Amino acid sequence: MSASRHPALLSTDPELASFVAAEEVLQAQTLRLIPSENYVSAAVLEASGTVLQNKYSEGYPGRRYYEGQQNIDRVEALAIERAKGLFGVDHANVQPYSGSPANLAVYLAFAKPGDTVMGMALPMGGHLTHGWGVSATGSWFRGVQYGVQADTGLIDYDAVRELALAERPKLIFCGGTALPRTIDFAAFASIAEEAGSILVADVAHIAGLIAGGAHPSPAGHVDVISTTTHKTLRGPRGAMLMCREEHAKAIDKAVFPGLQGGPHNQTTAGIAVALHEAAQPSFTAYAHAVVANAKALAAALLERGFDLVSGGTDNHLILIDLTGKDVPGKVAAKALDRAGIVVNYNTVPFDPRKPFDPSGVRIGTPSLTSRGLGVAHMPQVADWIARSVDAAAKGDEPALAAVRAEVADLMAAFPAPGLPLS
Ligand code: DSN
Repeated sequence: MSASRHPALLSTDPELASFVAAEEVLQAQTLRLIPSENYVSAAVLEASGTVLQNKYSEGYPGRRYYEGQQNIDRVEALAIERAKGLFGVDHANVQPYSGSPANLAVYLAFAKPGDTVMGMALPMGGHLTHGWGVSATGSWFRGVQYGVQADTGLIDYDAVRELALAERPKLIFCGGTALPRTIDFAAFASIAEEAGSILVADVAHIAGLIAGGAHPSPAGHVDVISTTTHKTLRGPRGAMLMCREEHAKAIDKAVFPGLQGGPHNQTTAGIAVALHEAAQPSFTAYAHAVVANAKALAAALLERGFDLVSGGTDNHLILIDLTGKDVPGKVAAKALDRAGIVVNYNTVPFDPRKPFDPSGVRIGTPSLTSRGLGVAHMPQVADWIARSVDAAAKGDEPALAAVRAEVADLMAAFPAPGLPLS
């Protein structure tokens, strides 16, 4: 593999080209288990790197503040129609730059600074932008937070209801970044209705599973669906907001001109391609394979003595609680990285440790499934994780190097989409 597949870049800026080439090698040779990452297809990569980059197009299709939109309008309209069709929604806005701006636009659409908003606490598996203190959403708004039950690791819907009725928040967010279990959108909808709140489903992690029918859809239950496009949905880095017709104007106005300037048209094109891919039968198979792999991996980890938050998974994500292993999450994550297994350290619910040095490791199966690994490979993956965590505890670097070589061997047989053969 060499930077020569980007010849212009190589000739103009060899230093930068060498970084890109090195990243291609890293992504090809490692076992990428970060649940919010994936591999986009070559078609998505190509669409995201086009001359659409060169165009300003503030506004929306047919209503722009710049001329020369003949093609840009068609690109954005196509992405919008595909999003509406795939997710079964009245309205889609494909312009948010990423998940955090998308969520901020929802605040702008429906709340005023100081209003109460409700979401899952970050250390329980929520997202910063669901009203957590260090985020703008938690300092400009009054965030109240729900969590999971200590004994089950599951959302206690009665407690959510009690909090919502006591606080009557303007917005309720469901969804998060470290939730291994199915979200009951109907339960959240009845709570939001009782509390008089706008309900937002942040499905960034599970959008691809929803599109592929491997997780229930929030459509019809919630006011707004917020999602990034680059996780299980396997698109470029971007985001979308989808909603009922009654909220369409408020959402569009909040994204532009409320929060953003010109949309990133090259990203919109990549999103359109990803949505087209996600509408194919092969993507339905992919989404179900992601979940089957995660369940198999969870079972194999449990067999090897790992504690998993909530005891397993219903989706693409597994949260390993390493408290019983006496290896902090960060130490384990860094050892796994040296072993060619890329994860992120993560808080576990009720974590006694700090977020920058927590007790957990978060893993998931979107990327390895994109490369074609199946249920039969999951015991091997669990073995590598177990050996690496064990090696981390003992400071056994040769053991990590041995795992790294085995990982690279297997990954060489499963080429990554969008990457040249290693
Ligand atoms: N970065 C996202 C994730 O990894 O889940 C959250 O912002």
